Amino acid sequence: MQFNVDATCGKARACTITTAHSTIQTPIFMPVGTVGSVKALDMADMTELLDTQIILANTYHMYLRPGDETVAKMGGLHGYTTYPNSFLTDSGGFQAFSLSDISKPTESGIEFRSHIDGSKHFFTPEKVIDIQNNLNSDIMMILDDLVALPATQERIKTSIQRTTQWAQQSIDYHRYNQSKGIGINQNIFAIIQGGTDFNFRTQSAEELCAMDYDGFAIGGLSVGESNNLMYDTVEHTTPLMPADKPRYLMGVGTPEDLVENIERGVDMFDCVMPTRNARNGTLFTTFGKVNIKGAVYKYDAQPIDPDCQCYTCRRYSRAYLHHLFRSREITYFRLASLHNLHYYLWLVRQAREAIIAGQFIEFKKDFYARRQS
Ligand code: PRF
Ligand code: ZN
Repeated sequence: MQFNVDATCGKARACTITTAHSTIQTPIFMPVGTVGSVKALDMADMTELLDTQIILANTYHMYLRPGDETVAKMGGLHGYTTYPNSFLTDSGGFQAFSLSDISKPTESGIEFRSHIDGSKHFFTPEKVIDIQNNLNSDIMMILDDLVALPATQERIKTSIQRTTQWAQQSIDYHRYNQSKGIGINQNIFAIIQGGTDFNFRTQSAEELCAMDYDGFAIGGLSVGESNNLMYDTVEHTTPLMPADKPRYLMGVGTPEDLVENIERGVDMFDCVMPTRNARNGTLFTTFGKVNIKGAVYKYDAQPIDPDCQCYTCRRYSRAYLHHLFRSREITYFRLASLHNLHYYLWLVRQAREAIIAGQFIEFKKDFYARRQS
């Protein structure tokens, strides 16, 4: 992977990441394609209507169904899904933690039960790399041990110790695999943990950033703590991360979260929010959130956001989308998801342009000034 910092503005960065499959300009938002599909959309939507350069898929889900070996036989994620640009795959640690009825982290890995059929499985640091090798994602994430907040000091301490131990095993395993020709075009990122405790964050960042990773993520946030605590923790952590490698804040967040964390030096984001909220009737705009269910939209001939150039806004009115939502028409889900993802991708592109122009502060002021909700 090639990485270049194109411009900085304060701590905010505009970078270019080049993988074997695409060139990614940051700050970037990665749409979530959990099972190898961004819900309600198809890969032509992703490339032609949204022009995405990277999407996220989940190791946990692809392993359980259809199985990573099936995906490997069908040409990896790229061949199987036809998406030609980059994939990042999460490791499964977070999904085992959040989706499985029973998930038991131990010293050697995470035991969990499938949310599909209740069958028992065990993820180790090496196992999730084997799976991600089969998926052939461009960026693999290590198995990490995360904790629900609030947590005891003891539990957070165990989490960072385990994550460091697993990170050492993961990088050794991946570099050894590569020496044998496995995963040579794949990159691997470590995940900093430590809850909202600055000392633990420092320790985790120092231990992980000393290892030969291609990039680093901040995990364990947006799990119930306040916004300000999240922002402060990110602000504490980014200066501890190498300037010459990508920084990824996992599972974040709202449009405000993106702007605030870009300001604090984060390059990459992912979140189910734009797609999930679209399906629930919440649409993002430059002036705040629109709940398309509202009766006020029944005769509203305007597009969702008059400033939006997405496929949906170029063609359809709020009135029609309001009707489609209330009728639970399948096409609503696609049109709303297209708009919300377009908004997120537009927002990070605007941020990039502002960073390059040396006007991030003005961009942020304007972002807040335009919002009414
Ligand atoms: N670890 C992993 N995936 C994640 C997270 C994490 O901490 C988060 C936290 N917001 C989202 N997704 N592996
Ligand atoms: Zn739109």
